Amino acid sequence: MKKTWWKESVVYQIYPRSFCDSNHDGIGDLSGIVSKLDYLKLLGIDVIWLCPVYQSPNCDNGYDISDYRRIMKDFGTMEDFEHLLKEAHDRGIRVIMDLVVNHTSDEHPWFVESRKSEKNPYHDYYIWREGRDGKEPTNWESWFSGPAWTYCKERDMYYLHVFAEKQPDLNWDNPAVRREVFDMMNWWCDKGIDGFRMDVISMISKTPEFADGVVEEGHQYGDLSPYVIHGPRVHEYLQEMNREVLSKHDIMTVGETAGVTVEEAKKYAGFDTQELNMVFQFELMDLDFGEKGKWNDVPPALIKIKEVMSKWQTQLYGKAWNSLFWSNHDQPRIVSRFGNDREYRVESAKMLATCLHMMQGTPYIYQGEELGMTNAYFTDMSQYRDIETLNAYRDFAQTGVFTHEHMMSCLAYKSRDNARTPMQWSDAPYGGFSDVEPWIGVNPNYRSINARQQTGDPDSIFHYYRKLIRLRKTYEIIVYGAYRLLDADNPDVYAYWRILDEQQLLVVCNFTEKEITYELPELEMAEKGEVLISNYQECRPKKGMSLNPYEAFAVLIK
Ligand code: TEU
Ligand code: CA
Repeated sequence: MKKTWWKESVVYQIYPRSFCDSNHDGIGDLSGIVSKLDYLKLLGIDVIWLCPVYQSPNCDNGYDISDYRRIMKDFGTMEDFEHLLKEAHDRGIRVIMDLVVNHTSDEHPWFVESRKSEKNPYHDYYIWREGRDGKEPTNWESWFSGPAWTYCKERDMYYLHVFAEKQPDLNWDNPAVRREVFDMMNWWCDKGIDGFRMDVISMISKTPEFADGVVEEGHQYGDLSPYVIHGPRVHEYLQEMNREVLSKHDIMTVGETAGVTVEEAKKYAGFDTQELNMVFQFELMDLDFGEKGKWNDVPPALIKIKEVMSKWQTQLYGKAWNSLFWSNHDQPRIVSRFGNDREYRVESAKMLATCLHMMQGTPYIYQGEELGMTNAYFTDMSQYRDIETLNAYRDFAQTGVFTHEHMMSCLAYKSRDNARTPMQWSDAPYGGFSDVEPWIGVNPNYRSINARQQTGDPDSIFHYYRKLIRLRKTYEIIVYGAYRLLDADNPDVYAYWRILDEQQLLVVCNFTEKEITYELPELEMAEKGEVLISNYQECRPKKGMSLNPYEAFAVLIK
């Protein structure tokens, strides 16, 4: 397998609004990030993925861009951005940008023009359709609830928005749109950035024929996914992007590909397809969907987690590259979701980290994950800020599909705001994130869960992540080894091999709060091995050993 820097890197995702506020307005900003680069250097990460920092009216916290070549005022200026880039590079840290080009803001000048008339030069930059008997062109539901079409009086037509009304979808079938996007990307690459994370890039090509979608239980509108995901020209467009932009720079790319299957991933991120370096898959994150889709409050069974992760580990091997993530700004906190954020918070956070970071692929750490930050557990709707959450409450609780109590429980488990509470730097007021009240509430547990405490404690989750990152840089088997699942039917323990040439790495993770007597035959081999990492002090692998609650370890056998 060809060796490249992005295969050997660990990425740290920053949600700028919630990372660090340097100018006392309660909103994180670029200078705040600069002030924390030494912390990231200490952690040992190689790449920062910066969520959108472009000019935006913020209907979806920057995922609604009104100018791709300007920095959002809340975050600073272009000089601040260039300063951040330089300071990061001086520390050997690369920076990749979020690229949001499935849609723009409705305040983007292209859309302001496009909506004026059918004769406007920008009329075809977006997806416009005639209404059907005074109603929407199709029954599609937006991913943020409500109809995916909005009527525009000036043109007497509807425009498509897969997401919020203020996020109209660009028309990628128009070559002028592609030209604009590629020019803009080259412009950022020329500034010296190191790559892109591409927002919902699996949706840029729509099917030519639009028809009504299936209306699922509890929903008022139909499912648009079959018409917008992996459309007929998506690979053609990405290959064009690769020719026009990506291949001209030494950068890394990761596509956020909602709805991606292993087969599709081999096209998006195949070693020989000339599209992207890797994709984010959501099969794992969607395991705890319920009968009515995303809004649910029950974690998935470990067997299912093992099945999905193993499928990606084995089926992409040698063909395409994996990304590895437990969390991001759209997902709840992993320790609250698949771990135990109460009596075993530290143990389970380390176990989850071990399980993921010993796998094959490029790992992503979402800010605060390295501290074991937990869900927010908001109890009142007034505490939530996220447009998806607010719309979902309107459409599920206010219409009576869910009771208020059940909806609040689903949000406490799943809302995106769980990941968006301010980063907990210290036990100072507002967790040291800001010295004024932040735009979204700080989790009160900042007094005990914070970076200052953990950087000073060698047994902390922070130092455990540090060690995992170091191991990846020391042992090639962690980056390039093959993967084999063990004990697939065990409902409590996740055990797997990594294999490279003569070496084997055995990883064992207890996903429960029970003490378990573990009989895995492979543990006999492990007796002679070297324990690389473990989340309990004493760890002597052997057959019939007892696994402590949430115990995890990795043993290298040469
Ligand atoms: O997310 C796209 C996406 O797949 C989400 O709708 C996801 O299903 C949802 O957030 C899960 O709750 C990307 C960005 O990551 C997200 O923050 C944006 O809101 C969205 O695109 C629109 O740009
Ligand atoms: Ca600020």
